Amino acid sequence: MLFRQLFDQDTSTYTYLLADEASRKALIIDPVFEQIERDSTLIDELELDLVWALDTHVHADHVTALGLLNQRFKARTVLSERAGAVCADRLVQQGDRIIFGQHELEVRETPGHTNGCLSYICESQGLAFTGDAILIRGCGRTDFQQGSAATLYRSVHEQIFSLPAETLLYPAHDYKGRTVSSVAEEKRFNPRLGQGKSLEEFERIMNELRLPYPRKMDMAVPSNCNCGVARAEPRPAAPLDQSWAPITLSPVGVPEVPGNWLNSHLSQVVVLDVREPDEFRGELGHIAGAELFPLQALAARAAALPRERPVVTVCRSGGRSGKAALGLIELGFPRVASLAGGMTAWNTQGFTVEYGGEPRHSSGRQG
Ligand SMILES: N[C@@H](CCC(=O)N[C@@H](CS)C(=O)NCC(=O)O)C(=O)O
Ligand SMILES: [Fe+2]
Repeated sequence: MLFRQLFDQDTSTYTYLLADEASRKALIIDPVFEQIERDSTLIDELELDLVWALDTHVHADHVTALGLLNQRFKARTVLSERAGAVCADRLVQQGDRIIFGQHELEVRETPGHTNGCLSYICESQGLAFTGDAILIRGCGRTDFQQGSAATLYRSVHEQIFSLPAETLLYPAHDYKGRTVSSVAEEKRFNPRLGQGKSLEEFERIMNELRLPYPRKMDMAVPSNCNCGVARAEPRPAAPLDQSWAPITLSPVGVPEVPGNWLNSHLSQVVVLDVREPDEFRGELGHIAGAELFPLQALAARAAALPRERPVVTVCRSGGRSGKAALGLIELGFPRVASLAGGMTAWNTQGFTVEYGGEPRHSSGRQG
């Protein structure tokens, strides 16, 4: 496998270019907006076919080049479905695989620095691209962007420290010139998480960091929620039409309805489940009467949908359904909203789900 580690000096960000040498299919992880010429030149010189552009999370310190690489190479952009951004072509979750030629990356969810943090694992080569979940002798801060030290502690232990000890760790940043570490090394020497540090010790360390906010944060976060580019045609602002439901707008402008409203209005709306068929039949179940309409097929099949009734889109946690809702609004559907928190929240709230046709209460039922 071809592997290049690139560095942006201004923000101490690492970008990784991986490729299958036979087919030339390539992907890039955490590209930086200002480095588009450097990275495009390298991709052209190496005669690569850039098929994916991935971010490990919605970065707060630099603007991503995802959108630019999509425009230049038609690379499909990838973010977590929990990132709260709907710009990416593919919104991924735990266990998904990103294939480039003969190689693949496994997606692991490693929230804590942000909700939508991912680590990408290349098992065959023993590599893990950890974003800001774990840094060399450090970790991502947990004081903004939904940060949570307890969540990060769990992510690192369950998803990263559980990898084979010799796995090489490639982070999104290093501020001291180091380039790579390993699971064994961080378990021994990471001052925040190594040597079996307890959750309480970790939380205390993270609470006492008191770091200044990243310089570019106010500009970078909104821009990254749009993959770092202005849309060619500005999206019409989603109408905040509360005449049919108690709609709220998410931070990226997705109209959402809460589960309790949907539960008591099921007969009045069309419920579109935009997950994949195996998820529809999987452990989270689906809402009675929901139609399976995977996101990829939505644009092609939307014409057949009735417009008289409001449409509520549903997925696992609200990422893909938000994208679907905005897509339907662009297609002219007048009353559309996404189920806030998706099937995960629906289950936690204890509403009825169907598994393969049999309605029953979910195991997460509370009270
Ligand atoms: N000084 C940097 C901010 C660096 C920063 O906050 N980096 C984040 C990653 S986005 C972090 O988690 N740093 C962890 C640390 O420094 O311990 C800037 O202004 O951009
Ligand atoms: Fe970050």
